[in-house]
Amino acid sequence: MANPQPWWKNAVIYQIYPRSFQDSNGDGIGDLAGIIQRLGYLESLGIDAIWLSPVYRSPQDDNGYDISDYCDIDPMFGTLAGMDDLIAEAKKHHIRIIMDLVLNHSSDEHRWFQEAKKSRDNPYHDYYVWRDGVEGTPPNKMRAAFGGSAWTWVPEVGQYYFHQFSIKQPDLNWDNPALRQELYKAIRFWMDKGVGGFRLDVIDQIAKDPDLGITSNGPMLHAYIRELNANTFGGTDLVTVGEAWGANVRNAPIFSDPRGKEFSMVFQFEHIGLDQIPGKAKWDLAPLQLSALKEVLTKWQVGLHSKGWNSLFWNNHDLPRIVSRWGNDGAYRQESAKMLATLLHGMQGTPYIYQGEELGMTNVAFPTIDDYRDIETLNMYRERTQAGYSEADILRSLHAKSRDNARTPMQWDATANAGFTDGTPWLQVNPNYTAINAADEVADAGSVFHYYQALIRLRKQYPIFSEGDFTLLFADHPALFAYQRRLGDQVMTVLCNFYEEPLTLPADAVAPLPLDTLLLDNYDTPADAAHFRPYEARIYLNNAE
Ligand code: TEU
Ligand code: CA
Repeated sequence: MANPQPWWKNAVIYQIYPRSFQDSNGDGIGDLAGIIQRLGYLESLGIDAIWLSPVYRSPQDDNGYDISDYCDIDPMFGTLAGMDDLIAEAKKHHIRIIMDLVLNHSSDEHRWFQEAKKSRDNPYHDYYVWRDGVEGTPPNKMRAAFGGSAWTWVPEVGQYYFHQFSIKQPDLNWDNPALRQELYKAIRFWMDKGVGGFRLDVIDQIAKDPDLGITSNGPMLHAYIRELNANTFGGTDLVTVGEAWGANVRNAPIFSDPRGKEFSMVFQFEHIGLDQIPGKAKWDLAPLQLSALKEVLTKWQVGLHSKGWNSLFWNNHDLPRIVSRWGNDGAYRQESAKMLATLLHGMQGTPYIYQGEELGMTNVAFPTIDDYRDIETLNMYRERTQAGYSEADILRSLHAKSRDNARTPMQWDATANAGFTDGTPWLQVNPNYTAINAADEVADAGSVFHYYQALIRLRKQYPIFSEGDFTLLFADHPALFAYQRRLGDQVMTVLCNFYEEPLTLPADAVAPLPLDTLLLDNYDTPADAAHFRPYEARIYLNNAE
């Protein structure tokens, strides 16, 4: 039997995108030594673990999600010894390090692929997914996530290889048992170094069947995940989170079964797709309907309670900044950032904070495509330009959804380049760093930073945050997102005005609510229980014994 309450059930995890966090040597790229310098800041925020986006050896075609050696650190970030230091130093700050495993594909510069493309009888050939064909006529019409065909021709073997992402990210063939064992060996290498867990990139896509057009949730998926678990972290206290765009509320309990045969939890993205035109690309923007957000988040809260485990996130390195996306990054930046944090951190699951989210960092609107670096963005720009979209249209989509919105350097202070680097940053800092930065927010008790700190503290103090069940309140209200959590006699009520317009609830609707103790409010002047100022959010507890 698994421990009924593993550590990660009331943990808060902080995601670091290493190349954008802190540069220590002036080359304009964040690194491991830079992270070590900032551990004190992270400890003061109160987080339990860092999820580190990939720092393995990589040609950086997709910023490290293209790995050429699973057991080495890229010189750009440091060394293996530097990684040992980070693990040891973080431990002194009571912080665990979660590594990012990219097991669906490797880099085309990985030794395995270099061998695989030499000949069909090379022992590594079958580590990848190949199909016969004739040059110029790929096996089928499947498209890669970053544009173009999912098939690339290799003349040496007279075959196409399959890649769901870029040309430089060939998909690994999980049907090959030798490949699977190699990956398990790499995972054990990091376990022996004392890491605290793993985030598994696009793990629902490993069991693909390109002939049938199947990418996620292939028939062998759960068998492979169970074998992976049994050969590596199964039975340990490591936290594991599978990234699964194909997760739904029916299969998520399989991935995150409390008996621990697969992962601790998955990242699912149902709420993340709500502001795009259904069936179209993420670039095709549509306004968020609050009713849809309520419906999706409630479905997940109720659906996983006692059957699986939720991860709670608004942001990551692929997503736009939440305060710009569903809040108000102008006049009400602080209020709306705090409201969105309240809404998320009041729920059941493990909250994730993406670097800078705790400062209310915003999207960036670079004026030209030359300022962008992300492969997905650059490919999209090329494809849409060829397809006849206007420059203005494309830039509007990028300002809203480009992955570089999340990747501008961390804003530490108001000095040059936001204190991120002494050199030239690989991606420009957001010009708003003089107004939004960690130094100012740490010094200001009313800042977004201090509010996140308070939310984390409350989660540690009251088990109802991690254990209570969930009921949506005021389901049909057009502007209020409200819910109740219950644990025994305790009732916690979370009330969030999702918009700028103040709102007042009918007195008879508020009177029966058990609003005895105000735990947290994103305004510092006293609240009138029925009235909500712009983006006002409050958490109450009843006075149970
Ligand atoms: O992302 C998974 C993924 O499907 C992304 O392509 C996602 O759809 C896209 O970013 C949305 O715009 C993971 C990583 O998080 C991402 O950074 C990698 O590029 C990708 O896998 C390939 O490894
Ligand atoms: Ca550096």
